[in-house]
Amino acid sequence: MAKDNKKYDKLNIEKINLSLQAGMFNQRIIYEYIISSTNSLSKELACNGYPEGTVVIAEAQTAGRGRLGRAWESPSGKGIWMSFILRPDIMASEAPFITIITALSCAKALERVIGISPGIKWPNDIIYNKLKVCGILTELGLDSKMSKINFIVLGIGINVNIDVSDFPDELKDKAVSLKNIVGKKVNREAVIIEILNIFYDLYSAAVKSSFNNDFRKELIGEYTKYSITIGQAIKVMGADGEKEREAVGITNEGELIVINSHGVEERINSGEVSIRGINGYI
Ligand code: BT5
Repeated sequence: MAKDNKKYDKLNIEKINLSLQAGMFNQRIIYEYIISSTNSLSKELACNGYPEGTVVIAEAQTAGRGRLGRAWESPSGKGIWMSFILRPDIMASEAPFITIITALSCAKALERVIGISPGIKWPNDIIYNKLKVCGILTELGLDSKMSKINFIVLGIGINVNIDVSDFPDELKDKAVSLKNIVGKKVNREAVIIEILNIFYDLYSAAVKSSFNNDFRKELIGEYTKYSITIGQAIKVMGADGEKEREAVGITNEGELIVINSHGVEERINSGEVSIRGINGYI
């Protein structure tokens, strides 16, 4: 458990717990001042049988991770570095849909708590004014047949009260914090509570519908309203190099639908690629 340490701006976990609606998230929040990565700890806990809804929050991460082995800057007391465990009854190929629900929850929460209109860059970035304010990392634990999901860990990183000057040089023209956006400190608890409550509503509805196609379609429709990727010419950067494509939609499983230069449709899975704008990061 967390030790007392006055150096950090501490989150009020009790307040968060009391404000979460009754359900999977208000059972167990594990709070640490400093750990390697909330995703790594959550995966370890999931392997040890911790239930769906277990939340891990840290004030700082020493080895915060993005996708494809990239690093995630996680300074202490100024961000939301949080992961949670899910155990949905779906196939591994459907996991991107959970990233979609998470991104939508984060975008809606920022809209409600601080009144901004963020965009979602498929699959996992929340963008404001072409700058990245939040990233999501989805990691899977599969069953022995490697097709069904044993657990999913969703990791959310949000720059809340970080100053631009605190970002390393390579992020200064790519990243932004909520404090930069609104010009004053933002209450981290309020953002966490809103994300978890919105996610809970959407995820419970998805489970109740057995992840049926009508529900997925509706949610993807809502996601599309926030999307800054769909309708754009993009660069798809994967193991086999860089390709220019036009992004036209999202499948019911959460894959990106693109059209190549011959007008042929292709599907892209989030685990394999990075997406860039034709003229830059966004
Ligand atoms: C992501 O990866 O955007 C997923 C980030 C997920 C972080 C959370 S924090 C809690 C949980 N525990 C973890 O260990 N991870 C999750 P990706 O799309 O690969 O983007 C990574 C890239 O974003 C890096 O290569 C940098 O260019 C940039 N970046 C790194 N730190 C950033 C930050 N704090 N703000 C904005 N951009 C950042």
